[in-house]
Amino acid sequence: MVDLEGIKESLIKGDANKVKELVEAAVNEKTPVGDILNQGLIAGMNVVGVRFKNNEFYVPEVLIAARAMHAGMGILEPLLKESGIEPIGKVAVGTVKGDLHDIGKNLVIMMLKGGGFEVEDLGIDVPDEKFVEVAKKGTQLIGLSALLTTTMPAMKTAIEALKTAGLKDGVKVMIGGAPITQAYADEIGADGYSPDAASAVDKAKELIGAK
Ligand code: B1M
Repeated sequence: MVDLEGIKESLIKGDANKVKELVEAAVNEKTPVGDILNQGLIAGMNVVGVRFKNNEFYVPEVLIAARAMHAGMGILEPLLKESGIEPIGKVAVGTVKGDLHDIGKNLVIMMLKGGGFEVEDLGIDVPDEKFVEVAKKGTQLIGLSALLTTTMPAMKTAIEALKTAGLKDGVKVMIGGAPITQAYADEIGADGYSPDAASAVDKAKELIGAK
């Protein structure tokens, strides 16, 4: 029997092997890919997000759940492409120039994927030109992460580069990272700020008008 609840619970527990096994079984039993994604993986990741927000889960638990999400997504991604299920939005996320911290960025990416977004991981130490390039490709939202006070200004120059290229009106920019505040987002003209990975999903949905 298809066990979508089992996928959800195993993901919350971070049991990657069990998630993989149950997702494979569900696929073999011809369960619609969208059901496995929404009622299994995304449902589990939503719970992880809420627990993280409420300080019931900490970074290690989220990373372990993210690894389990990866295990399930690895099986579903090719099938999703074939089945034509549309992601709720296209997002690109990177750590800004000069900054090599990526743990928070990776968490944000996993939560966004868990929330149904298609996410391009731009990596770390990302130059402004790269953000301009993805904006040209039709990305709806660019996420910038910075962990150092010395790299915060790179968020401003990334936004300025988008403006100079005439692309800022067509793309939203969300920023985050330990030293970042809403006041800083306002100061540099970012469209949104999110304090943590779980809220980043809600903010991204709000910014691109997705449900
Ligand atoms: Co660095 N480091 N580090 N470091 N490091 C900090 C950030 C620091 C606060 C430590 C300290 O001094 N207390 C300090 C910054 C001080 C400052 O700027 N005021 C610091 C420093 C100084 C440095 C170096 C300069 C050290 C040196 O070489 N002298 C150097 C800089 C390298 C560089 O980037 N150019 C450096 C290097 C490193 C390591 C490579 C060793 C390693 C990074 C490994 C990696 O990322 N792969 C590292 C680490 C691990 C840290 C600490 C210990 C942990 C950061 C972390 O991963 N936190 C950190 C101290 C600390 O925070 N306690 C520190 C966990 C992570 C889940 O949280 O990234 O905040 P965070 O992400 C959160 C939110 O901020 C938010 O969601 C996440 C989950 O909720 N969020 C977003 C993040 N991005 C978002 C984007 C969004 C939305 C939300 O939208 C797009």
